[in-house]
Amino acid sequence: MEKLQISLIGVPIDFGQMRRGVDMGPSAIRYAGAIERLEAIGHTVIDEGDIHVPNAAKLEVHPKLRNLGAVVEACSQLSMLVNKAVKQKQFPLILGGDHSIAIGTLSGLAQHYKNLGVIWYDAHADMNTADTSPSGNIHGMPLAVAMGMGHEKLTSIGGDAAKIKPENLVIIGARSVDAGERALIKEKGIKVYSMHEVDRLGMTAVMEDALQYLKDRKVDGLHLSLDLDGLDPMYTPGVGTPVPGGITYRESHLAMEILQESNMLTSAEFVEVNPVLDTKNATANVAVELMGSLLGESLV
Ligand code: 6HN
Ligand code: MN
Ligand code: MN
Ligand code: MN
Repeated sequence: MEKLQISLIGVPIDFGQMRRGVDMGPSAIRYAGAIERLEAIGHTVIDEGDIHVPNAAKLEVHPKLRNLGAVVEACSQLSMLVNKAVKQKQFPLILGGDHSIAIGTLSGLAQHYKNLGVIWYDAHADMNTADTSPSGNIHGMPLAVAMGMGHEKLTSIGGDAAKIKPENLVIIGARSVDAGERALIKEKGIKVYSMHEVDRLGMTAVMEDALQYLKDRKVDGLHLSLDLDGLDPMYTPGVGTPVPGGITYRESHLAMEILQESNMLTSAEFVEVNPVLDTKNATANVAVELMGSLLGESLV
């Protein structure tokens, strides 16, 4: 297995939603031993620390986009750091923070990858806009923004062009999709493996199918955006928007191992870890264990 130079970037933000504490996600994941785990595999970790997240109250507020100014500021910084890491041939590994940070990650990746593939491992589709969102929470919007839809202050981070193509996106684990998101999935023909497909086909077939689909699209990079609420809350209780009936712990390891074997992965992010809602840092521990499988830890 190729040994990587991993650029580790923490994004301590909880302004993309309403439950405080997910800003402590990067600390919780570091505390769970992320760096040691990755170094033990043989990778080099360049720890960029955490980016500075400004006080939301001092920045622009918007009636339908909660804490807009702070999210824009944090995602702009993250976009630049991710772009810099890719330029230096490092593997960006981003620790959230709520899922609004994916706006910055995908913007940074898009500076380099013109045909980026994305695997979105999540209970949700995260494709709302201000007009379709039931909550006004930006963590439910990053995929719409990356496809070029939504508030101009969000879509213009790192340039006006769309950051990903709908046909290069695969969602895995979906089970809580809003009406507006459902319409968009249909309209754009987005590939979704909901819990129905995970149950019916099994995780091996889902992942092999998803990777073949992305290969056929000739993607020039592959990003994994893993929302810990993709797993069933019995394994990852420390998330702000838990949905029962999720992916199991073993299925998730298997998914990570198949991704590793594919040799396609070029970046990853782990988001929505909220230690305040957790017991014994369980959710961050799972995040770190999955990172191990994703980045080449062997079982024997
Ligand atoms: N996440 N679809 C809901 C909303 O408010 O737009 C939930 C979004 C959850 C977002 O977990 O990253
Ligand atoms: Mn989610
Ligand atoms: Mn999400
Ligand atoms: Mn969530």
